[in-house]
Amino acid sequence: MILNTELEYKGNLFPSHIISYEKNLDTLNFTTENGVILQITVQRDSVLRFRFTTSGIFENDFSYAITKYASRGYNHLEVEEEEDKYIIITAKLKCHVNKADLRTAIYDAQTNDLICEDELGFHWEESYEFGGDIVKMSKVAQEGESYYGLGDKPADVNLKGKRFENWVTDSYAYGKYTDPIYKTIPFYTALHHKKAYGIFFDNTFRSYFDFCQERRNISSFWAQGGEMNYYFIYGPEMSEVVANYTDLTGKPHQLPPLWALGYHQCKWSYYPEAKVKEITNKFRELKIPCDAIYLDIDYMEGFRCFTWSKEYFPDPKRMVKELADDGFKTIVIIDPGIKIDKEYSVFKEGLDNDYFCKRADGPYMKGKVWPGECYFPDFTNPEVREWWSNLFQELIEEIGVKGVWNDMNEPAVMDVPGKSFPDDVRHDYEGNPCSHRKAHNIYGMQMARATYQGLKKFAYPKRPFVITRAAYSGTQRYTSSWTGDNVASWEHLSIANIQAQRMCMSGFSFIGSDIGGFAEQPNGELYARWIQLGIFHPFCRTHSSGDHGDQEPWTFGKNITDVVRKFIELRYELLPYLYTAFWRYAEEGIPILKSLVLYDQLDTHTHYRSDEFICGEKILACPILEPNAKGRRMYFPTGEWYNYWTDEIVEGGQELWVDADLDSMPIFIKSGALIPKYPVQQFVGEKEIDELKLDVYFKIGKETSEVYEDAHDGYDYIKGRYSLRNFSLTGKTTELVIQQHKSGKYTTPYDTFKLQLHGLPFKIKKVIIDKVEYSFKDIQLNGNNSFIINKDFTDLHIL
Ligand code: MIG
Repeated sequence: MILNTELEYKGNLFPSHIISYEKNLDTLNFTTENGVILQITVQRDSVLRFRFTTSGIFENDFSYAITKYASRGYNHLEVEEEEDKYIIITAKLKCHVNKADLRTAIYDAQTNDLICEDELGFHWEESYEFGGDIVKMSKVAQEGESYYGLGDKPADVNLKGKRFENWVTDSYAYGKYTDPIYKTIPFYTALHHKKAYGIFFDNTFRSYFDFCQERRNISSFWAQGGEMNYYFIYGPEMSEVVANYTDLTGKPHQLPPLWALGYHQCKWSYYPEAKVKEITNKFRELKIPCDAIYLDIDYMEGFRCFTWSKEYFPDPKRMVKELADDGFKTIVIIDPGIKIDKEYSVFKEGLDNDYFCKRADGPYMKGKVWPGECYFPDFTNPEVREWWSNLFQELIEEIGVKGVWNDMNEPAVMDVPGKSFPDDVRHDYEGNPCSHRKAHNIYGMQMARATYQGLKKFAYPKRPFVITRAAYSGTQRYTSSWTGDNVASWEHLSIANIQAQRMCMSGFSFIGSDIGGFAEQPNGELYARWIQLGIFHPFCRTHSSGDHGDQEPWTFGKNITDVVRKFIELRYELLPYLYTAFWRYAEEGIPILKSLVLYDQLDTHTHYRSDEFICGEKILACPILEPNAKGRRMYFPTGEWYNYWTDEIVEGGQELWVDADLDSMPIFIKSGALIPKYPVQQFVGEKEIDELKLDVYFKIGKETSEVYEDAHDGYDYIKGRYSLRNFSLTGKTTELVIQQHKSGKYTTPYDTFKLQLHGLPFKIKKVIIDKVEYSFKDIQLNGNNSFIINKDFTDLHIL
């Protein structure tokens, strides 16, 4: 296996000089004397696609990653020819293509700043073993350049100085820097001289990225087959780069049901039914909010997917209904391995219809997983996906299961060297037959997609909920995900924080970790600190393997239970805030969690920060990552921040100590923000929301906030039945003005807001609501800076 790029390997081949050039609408082809073709497609003014072929023929243009909804079109395109180069000019970019060797350099069209420049540019080795090429690209690292993204890599937020491999891998108890692990997201954002661009290398073969590790001034990426096929995405804002990448590879096809943003409880394994009930009852008894309960592999009959153990779950429909009546959504695991068993209908159907993967010479791909020897559906065949999706009918429509958890879909196989399919396994790949070398990284994605199709169909008119372990770019369209088999250690708490941030920066925001750690057992302190972090992750679930004892909110004694309850309650209060952040992500591709560098790339202090992050638009959080801590130092990005617990104000741009005993955590609210809150509920929908609380954080100057709501499930919101409130706040020394602009056709169930004002620098005398004046004494609530106001107000003056 060739790991290094050009330096040590002498067999590299390079394009020679351009002999012809042609332009066809948005696509330019440059052909060299030795038969290399570079094709540049102008997707958008700020997005260019580069493809190279060394054989004179491009592959059939098919990608699992790119969504059909990706934006296309540009405002400007012109090509100039100079003696030594062509220059492609769009409204945002100038791309030089060197006539001598196809090397490119990309500039900001307005400022002429150099953004990204090839070093050797495209080069390749012939792959004598497999045919085709090992395709390579190298770029000059600019001064001070740093790198972010690549999905779930358990490394630091900034990837500079490291090399990574992309090969979806089951990684039980991985550690910091273990590579590769479960996901392949070959996309990074680079930042230098205050400007950011991104590279999405859409190649599903085993691939590598080197960020100045092999050579200090060079970044490079390469793959063991396929085409050099990548998208260059210009910002200059990092958030624009990520949003444009998410536009290319897709946003979630619908919002999650609100309950999916609630708290989830999982364990390998809760069984039998009595145990499940014991757990769910305990949540209600202790008044710890919880919306979802998971059944791991032991619910099945001999690990056969789509069956139920008669002994442990004799009447699943009744049980699921009873759980639902108590507010619990039942989520079950489904693995890809189908037990070889002639009496088992799923196996028989798969066999009869020729749906299972085969080895190159014809035998089935046989591998051992939980059920024993299995065959595996070829999810890269659309007909197989359709079949698979229909297998969910009984589970969802009949039994009432609300979500499905796809595990082991790397695919993980126990007895085969490499713990996955061998390279020669054949796949349909949407009618582009290929080996597992090409399909491996997208296998789990296609399984999750097929599962999603089933849920979408049979949960209708409710929204589907799926969670997957393996993923490739674009999987975020179908499903949520978790970070796999982590460990109950303090280091892993920090890894979970970083992974969630980096997944969000890689277009995949619906992410969380196994809270408390999957392997081994946390102590109460670690568990509480992990819950504190977890309530800010888009997906919030405790999960652990059975072998090391219990891991429920009440496992660690009353003190810890109280802390855990307090933070889960906070998550439930913040549901409208989190839902709004999700909506924004689903609309615009803006990550739900923002590493500080994404929040303020102009501040170089943020470039190497990993602990602090912004959740949504207004909340700055920083987990406590050490035992026995009474607080910690943390960095405050630009702006002015209210301590959530004390209302004390901190100026951004400095590092400071923050107190945070075990029952607390550093949480700050951006000044000028309006934070919407629901009352604490034991599960989503327990209560009719009869009032929306708005916490208003005073600021001198202007700030806007938004609150998105809808029916919390179903698809009416797509037809316009949503409620979007835009608030604009303007604070002056003796006056606070809040204006509301409302859109959408959904009528929220409550009539009033309860306003709670924080940090007001003056004593309120009167309030003018839509031109009607009230004395504050008359509307004030319990002596506080708090009052109730009709939800339809448009213009509020507080004086
Ligand atoms: O081989 O289903 O990551 O969450 O509990 C282990 C049992 C299989 C791995 C998953 C984990 C799950 C476990 N699974």
